[in-house]
Amino acid sequence: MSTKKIQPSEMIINPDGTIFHLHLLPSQLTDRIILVGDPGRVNMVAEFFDTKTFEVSSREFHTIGGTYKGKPIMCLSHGIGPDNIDIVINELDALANIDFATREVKPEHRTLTLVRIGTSGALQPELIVGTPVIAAHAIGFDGVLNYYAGRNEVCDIDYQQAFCDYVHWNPLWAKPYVVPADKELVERIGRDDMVRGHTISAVGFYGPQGRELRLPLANPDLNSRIEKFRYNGEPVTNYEMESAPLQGLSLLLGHKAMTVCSIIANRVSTNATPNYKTAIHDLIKTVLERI
Ligand code: R1P
Repeated sequence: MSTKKIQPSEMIINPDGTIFHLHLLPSQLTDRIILVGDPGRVNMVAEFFDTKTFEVSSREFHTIGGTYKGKPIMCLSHGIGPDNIDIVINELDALANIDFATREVKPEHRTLTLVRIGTSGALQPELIVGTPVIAAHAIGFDGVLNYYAGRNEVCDIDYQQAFCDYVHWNPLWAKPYVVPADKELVERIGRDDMVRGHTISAVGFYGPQGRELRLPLANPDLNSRIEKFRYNGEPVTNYEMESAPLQGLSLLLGHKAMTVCSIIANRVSTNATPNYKTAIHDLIKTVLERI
């Protein structure tokens, strides 16, 4: 990492000393962070905290900090989509590793532990609604990581190539990238009660995940080809929208990250439940115990 000064246009600090979008102060940052998509779900997580020390809301970014069983923790919402993850991870890293007074990278690296708890659509018929699936491998359809120089060093290039060949990847789309979750976190949080999956981060909810309402799809057979694809004998398990940029950017920046999603719809059997709150509630409790 360079020790040059990061200019005001490149890292915007608000007049109150907080980082531009998240509106958090460096002093508020905790080492362990739960990430959720929905700003409302932050309250659900914080209900488990034994103390709440601060609450900040700005656009889709809602943060509550406090303690869980005596240890500092915070929960932050990132909204919907991979583009938001670029903002969230870069700004969390800036709070941890850039000195806001000098605008230089701090000499000592601070590692954050980031666990995203989300919802997801399954791509294999046996994954029933309510199953927690870890993005042990996250497959980014979003292209965010392609803008960073170290991309190839943290990606599984063989997997990416095999995937593109098998599913007849459309050259108009961003090149996919495959990034792992942090292995130690997966062992500690996943144990045997969560599926180790291969999770796609899509760049949208409808066409980019093969949903056809009124607009016909450019490649209508994509999901059936994805369903049949195997890498080292393992299938692609589910679609969501944030795990790949989260895990990819965390790898590049030296943080530990993973994603676990509760299945709320099965795209093969076409089952779905809008009543997924109990499963999410239980998953939050499990992750808080193990993070
Ligand atoms: C789409 O409905 C949203 O739900 C999923 C997707 O990743 C996307 O953010 O996750 P969350 O429930 O965490 O938001």
